[in-house]
Amino acid sequence: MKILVINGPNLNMLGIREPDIYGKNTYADLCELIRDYAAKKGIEVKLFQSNHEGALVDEIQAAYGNFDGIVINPAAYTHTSVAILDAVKSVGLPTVEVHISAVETREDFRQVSYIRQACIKTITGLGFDGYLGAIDALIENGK
Ligand code: CA2
Repeated sequence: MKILVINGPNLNMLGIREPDIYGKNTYADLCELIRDYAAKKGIEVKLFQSNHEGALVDEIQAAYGNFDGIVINPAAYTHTSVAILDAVKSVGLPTVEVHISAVETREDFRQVSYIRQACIKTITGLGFDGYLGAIDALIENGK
């Protein structure tokens, strides 16, 4: 099984500011956690991060025919991007939405998620562990 893990804008800055919301670990720590977990589960994983909406759309499109599922934290684009929603719909791959923070307890503008309707599951507020839960959900979905 091959899973693509996508992170959106500013998540490369994890651990640098706002540790009360996003924790004190870095994006490199997140990548290591996911790679170790994938190895333990015997699956292949690719990690991709971009600050650019079009680059995220390109990566989702490129997953078609090459991956069995997508884990995505679109970050701020969660709340704005019809383009990312359409990209996920266009490839038709099982997709899990992840947020490090409990978005449902935060500002009103974070209550909207465009991508959610195209996802088999949404995980919020579990920190980095949410990505591991998302991988589990895709493995379970593929059985
Ligand atoms: O909780 C999440 O994972 C979010 O997707 C993170 C996004 C935010 O816009 C979403 O509403 C919820 C923000 C990522 C920004 O990451 C930072 C990293 C370091 C310092 C400040 C922000």
